[in-house]
Order: sequence, then structure tokens, then C-alpha cells
Amino acid sequence: MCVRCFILLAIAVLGGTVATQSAAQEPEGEDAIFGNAKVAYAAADPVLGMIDSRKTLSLNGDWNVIVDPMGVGLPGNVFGAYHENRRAQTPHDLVEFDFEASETLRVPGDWNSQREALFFYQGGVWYHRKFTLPEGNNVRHHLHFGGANFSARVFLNGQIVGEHKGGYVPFSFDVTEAVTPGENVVIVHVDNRLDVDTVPTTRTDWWPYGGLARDVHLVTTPEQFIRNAKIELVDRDTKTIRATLQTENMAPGTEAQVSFPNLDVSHTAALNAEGEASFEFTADVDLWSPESPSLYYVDFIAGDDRLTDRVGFRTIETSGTQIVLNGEPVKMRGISTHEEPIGEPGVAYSKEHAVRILEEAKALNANFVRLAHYPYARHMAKAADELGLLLWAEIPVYWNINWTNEETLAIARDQMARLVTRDWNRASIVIWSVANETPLSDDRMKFLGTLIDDTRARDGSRLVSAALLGGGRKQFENIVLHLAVRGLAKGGLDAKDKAVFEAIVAQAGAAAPKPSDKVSITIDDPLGELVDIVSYNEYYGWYYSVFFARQTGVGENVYRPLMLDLMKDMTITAPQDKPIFISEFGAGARSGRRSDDKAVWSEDYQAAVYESQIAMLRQSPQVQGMTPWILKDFRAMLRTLPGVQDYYNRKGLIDPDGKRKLAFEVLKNFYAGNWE
Ligand code: GCB
Repeated sequence: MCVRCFILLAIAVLGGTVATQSAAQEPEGEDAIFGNAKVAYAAADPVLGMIDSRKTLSLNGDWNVIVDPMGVGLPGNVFGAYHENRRAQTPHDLVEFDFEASETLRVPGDWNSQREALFFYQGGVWYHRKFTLPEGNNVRHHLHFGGANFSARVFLNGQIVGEHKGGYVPFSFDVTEAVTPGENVVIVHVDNRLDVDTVPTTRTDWWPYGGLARDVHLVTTPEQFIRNAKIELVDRDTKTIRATLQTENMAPGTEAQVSFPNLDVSHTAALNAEGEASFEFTADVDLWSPESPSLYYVDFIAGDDRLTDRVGFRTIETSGTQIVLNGEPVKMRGISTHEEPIGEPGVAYSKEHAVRILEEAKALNANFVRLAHYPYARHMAKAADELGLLLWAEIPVYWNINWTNEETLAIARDQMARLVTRDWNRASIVIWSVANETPLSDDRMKFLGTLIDDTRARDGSRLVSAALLGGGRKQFENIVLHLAVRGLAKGGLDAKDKAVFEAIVAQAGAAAPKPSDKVSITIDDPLGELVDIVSYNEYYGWYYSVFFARQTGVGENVYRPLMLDLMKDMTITAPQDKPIFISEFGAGARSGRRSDDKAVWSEDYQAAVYESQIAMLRQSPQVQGMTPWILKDFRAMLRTLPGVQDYYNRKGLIDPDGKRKLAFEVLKNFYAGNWE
């Protein structure tokens, strides 16, 4: 087992203990007088596609909130039943909560960044607001949430509507029977606790922001309505387009239509017994690409419903070790991000936030962005469609998940299904990623295999990947051997370090390399067989010197310069005839910190890591793309070092205010030039 896998496994085991404790804080049972009675919640409806072209009432704005760390307000609890929204009618009535006298939080938005007391909070918060029902006959009303982290229970006018678990993805409920003419009260219990069975689990290297983090809408549709529609280019040479449309409550045989108002193209088809219509036709569209992001308005019509999307057409495939966009090999000059705005705290929930992040990627000369490690608000892929950036979209199957729990798998499948069906018309998205850094096991293979099959069945027009750990114990031992040989040749070692290196080299005997020899690393993960692109997270320039120092007793001060040098002679390969994608590499740097001898946390060391990495990737012909870690410093509870991290992961190329570090220029210059 590789050093990194071992550490991750240890993290997962420790995480399990913590999670069991936190899950137990909310007792639920049949006769739980002081706990919460078991209540059945309906599941959310499938994704309502193209939300931006629907008739909506925005429920964004200030909501009254009650922070409820013990879950006492939940249905069936003697102290609570907050969803009933009881109010004291006389001075003799005992009601121990009052939404309307409570403070407010902004929606969309996370609670951690809006109130200092909630910065580290992981627990339940109740949201409450009123709305007036829009008028209309023969219509259906849907309460639509762009995403709530990580579980939400929804109540309307005192009734239980349903729940959604998983966070980050859109969900809605048909509330036509629960709304009343005039004033309505919607109450939502949101809980951002994570446990061993959730996706992600308790430990994440990003902030577990809680709240109604995305837009909330009341969507009004006709009684018979279009649920969703998918459109894609299936043949580049003939410009053949395929569209499918799904409806609700419409009679088979009803006429459906797809048209491009600006191209004078229109096609009709009859709904089948399932309420679906399929179309295949040619249209003289210009292809979408980062250099020329052509978009077309498309109308989908069925019965009295009409939805509009703005769509680009392109193909993406692999050919041997190449990635091929619109028939031409392409190198993915990318950068990773988290969903945090530049220069503001919290979650990036708006289109403006998304555009700012993508503009900074463009300033790097990037053509690709990895949206790590979970689905982003819908604005991000729309902004990327418009600005011309390729995207990697991912679900939070991160480090260790409960691979054998049915509900965990159900949450991950639901997240992927909702992400794909919301964004399948976005030309910018070319890779769906099912996981990040998951330690090897048979159970993990089965779990991820199911997610990969699901994803391909739903959308065969994109590539599927997962960020892998790679690098086995033997390969790390080989790297240490090369470092020892180079260290001895370079000289200047103290007696103890020299003796250790000599022992390592003596043990290798005749197999010991020469100081100028190159090293080859193979990504040996069986998941490489199932994915289209073999993606690899590696930290040769950051963590690995720590592991080697701990194992051999030779200091990091010795390993780091040797490693920066060796990286320039390293080649990354994979056993499969597939493209390799370096999904992460990086180093931490505190903005403004400089160091002549390249100490850790300095911008100089980070820049040196980027230089060595670039040299390594240049001589790895199988590598077709990369997304270094990461565009901006981001909030992380794992990162506590005072004065340096202060609860930020500092591997950003820009700091939280948007100030660029030295490595920004290094990457920008590389992306501006040739990469053969
Ligand atoms: C990783 C993880 C990423 C972390 C990063 C780091 O491998 O995928 O979520 O933030 O390393 O900074 O350690």
C-alpha cells in the first residue's frame, strides 16, 4: 500500500469514530418522547430541466432562521414541531420558538460565512419565509431548490413535503396540493452534518458549508409539462443532432417540437407511451470550441409548454492516448477550483461569481477547469459555455466512502443523476468524474463501477474519469533510491544522512541507478481499465518529501531540492492505451512570503514546484492535460497552522483577495507556449 493510501485509510478510520458520535446526536425512534418520532418523508422529483426558462417566483432573499444544534424542532419532538409554525395566541400559551422574531440569513448562501458564530457550525438550521401564490388555472407548482447542504427536509403550510439527502444538486417537489391561494409559509430544515454513510464523509479538505446555498424558486408549469430535454451532436461530419424530450401528464401522440429560431430549423415528433419524443435531424451549426464558443437558442415545445435553452455543439472522444475535440487532438491546459468566490467569503452561488472565477482561469491562458470536488451551481457551466472553457464536473465521492452501504451508493447515484440531467446540454462539460483519491479495494471497484455504468447509460456523449492515487510502494522505494544516488553524487550531506543514503544504495546492489538516470512512474490502479481518461493526483513537490523523510530519517531539507531536480527527469505513464490527465499537483504558499532558499510556504518554493512539474509533464507524452491544485486559496478545517494557513488551504495560485502569486506567472507562461 502506498504511503498516501495508508494515511488516507487512517483518516477514514478516524473519521468513522467521529461520525458515529455526531450521527447519534439526533435520536429518532418509534416512541422517542424526548427524541424525534420516525417520520416518513417523500423523495424529491426527478430534475426539472432548464429552470432558467421556466415561469418562476424567486424565493431568494432574507429567510428567518433558527439554529437548532440538537434537532429539537423536528416533527414528533415534544419541544419542537417547528414545521407547524405555532404562534402563542394568548399570554398563557407556551411556545418556545418564534420564526418571525428570529434573525435572518441570506438565500442563496451558506450560513458559515454569514454569521461569525456559525463559522465552524455543523448541525441543523431552520429556514422560514412566506410567499404569495401566483395566480393561474390548470397549473402545477413545484418548490425548487438549487441545492441544500447536505440534507433538507421541506415543509409547506405545516405539512411535510419531502426530503433530499446529498447536497450540491438541484431537487424539487410538486406542491400543487399543499399550496393555498394567497399567503403560504415554507419551512426547511437544513443539516450540514456529515457521517460515515454520507457523500462525502466526515473529512474533507474543503469547508462543509451548510445552508440553502443555491437559488430557491417556486416554479409554475402547465398541468401537462416538459420535465427535461437533452440535445447533442451525434455526427460531426453530417452535423446530425439528436434530441429527446420528456413530459409529464401528456397523452401519447401529442405533438412535440424542437426548433432553432435563428436557423429556421424545426422538427416535430409524436410522444410515445412514456410521454417521450425523440428527434434526429441535421442543422448547419458552427461547432462550439474554447476558441469559438458558438451557442444557439433551441426551443422545446410540447402541448402548452415551451422551454428554451442556449446550446453549443461539439464532439469529445479519445483516440489511443489523445483527447480529441471536434476531430482535433487537444491538450487540456487546465486549473482546478473550489466553489468559492474571488475576494468574498463563502460559496460562489451567482453567475457573477462564476464569471469572475472563469475569467481568472482565462487570464492563466487555460482552456479547461476542473470543478472539484462536487457539483457547482448551474451558473458555472452556463458561464463556461459562454466564455469558452472546457469543464470537468465531479461528485463528492472523496477519499473513503462507505463502499458497502446501499444508502451511500444511492446518494452518490442520485448526485450524479441530478448533475448529469441538469447539465447535459452544456457543451463546456466534457468529463464527468465519479470520484477523487479513493484507496483501492474490491468494494470500491464495485461502487465506482456502478457509478461509471450509470453515467455512461445516461450520457454517452462525454468522457468518464476519476482522480486516482496511483504510485505503489515499490515505485516510491525506487524514487527514494534515485534520490539517494543523486544526494550522494551532489555531496554536502552530514554523516548520518550520508550513511542512510549509502545503505539504501548498497541494498539495491547492481540495480542502483546512475545520478543522471531518468525515472518512470506508472499509474497502477485497476480503475484505469474502466475510465476513458486515466487521471492522477500527485504531490511529488509537496507531501512526498515528508513521507520519505519520516521513513528514512533523512531530513526534508535534503529531500526537497533533490526532488525538484529528480522531477525534471521523471516520466508518468499508465498501462492502458489511454490519455493521462494530471488532475492535481501543487504546493502551499502564503501570499507575499518570499525565500531565497525556497523554504516551504514561500511563493518561491511553489513556483519552483510548478517549474519542475512542467518539465516532468513535457517529457511524459501520454499526459494530455492537467489541472494543477488550485486556482485560489480556499477554506479548509484541516488547515490550522497559525500565521500561515489560518484555516485556508494555501495551494492557490491567487490568494483569497485575488492577488496573484509567482507560480501564476509560471503556469500562465507555459500555457501561452507550445506543449508538444
Ligand atoms: C488532494 C485532494 C484535495 C486536497 C489536496 C491537498 O489530493 O484531492 O482535495 O485539497 O490534495 O491540498 O492536499
